[in-house]
Amino acid sequence: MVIKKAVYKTSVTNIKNILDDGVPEFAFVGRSNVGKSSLINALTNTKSLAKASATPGKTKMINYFEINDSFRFVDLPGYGYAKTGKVHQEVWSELIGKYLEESKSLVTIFVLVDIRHLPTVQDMQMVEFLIYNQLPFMLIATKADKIAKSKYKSSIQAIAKQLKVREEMFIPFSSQSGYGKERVLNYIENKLEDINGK
Ligand SMILES: Nc1nc2c(ncn2[C@@H]2O[C@H](COP(=O)(O)OP(=O)(O)OP(=O)(O)O)[C@@H](O)[C@H]2O)c(=O)[nH]1
Ligand SMILES: [Mg+2]
Repeated sequence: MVIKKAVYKTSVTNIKNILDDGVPEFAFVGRSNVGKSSLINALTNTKSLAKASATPGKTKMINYFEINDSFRFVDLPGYGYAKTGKVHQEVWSELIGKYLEESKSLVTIFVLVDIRHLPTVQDMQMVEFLIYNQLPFMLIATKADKIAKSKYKSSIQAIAKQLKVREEMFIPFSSQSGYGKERVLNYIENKLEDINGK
């Protein structure tokens, strides 16, 4: 699939304002700084459509991007950034949780984890939450350019074991090199075809 058009639509901070118009959505969740915004920029071939930053905790709202006039990418706030303080963290995780529970046209939730590290407790809670709520998800192992390709398999195996999910659910990805982009886009394309009954 080729992304021909990617436009920022809106940002919401209150669950009452989440979009509810039936447009299929693909959401990106994960620890602060894991690379969610960079991944959206890489997929859409843009440099700063989604604001990426070396300062963790940058994305504080639910940001919607309209893709090819037919579906959406949703950049969710990162969790687990200590410096934002406990109160903020709770508000954000409540916003993320409610979004995930209440969005009716959520096609896939991509959970991003850093390929170099074992998942955090919050990553595990996120995956448990998705399984418990029977929400459709996939995993993306980010920053793959930071390790040798020969390490991908063992790194992903270790992360998968910890999260108690199948290794096949992971796509190794690098926003820097574009590695894995094709796989993510194909996955999205197939899901959209399923919905459209092709
Ligand atoms: N080397 C490398 N760096 C990356 C990659 N993806 C993201 N980064 C860097 O990691 C940092 C955080 O990236 P973001 O995309 O802003 O992360 P985020 O998950 O959106 O962070 P929050 O909005 O704080 O939740 C930035 O400095 C990026 O340049 C990648 O694939 N490879
Ligand atoms: Mg971000």
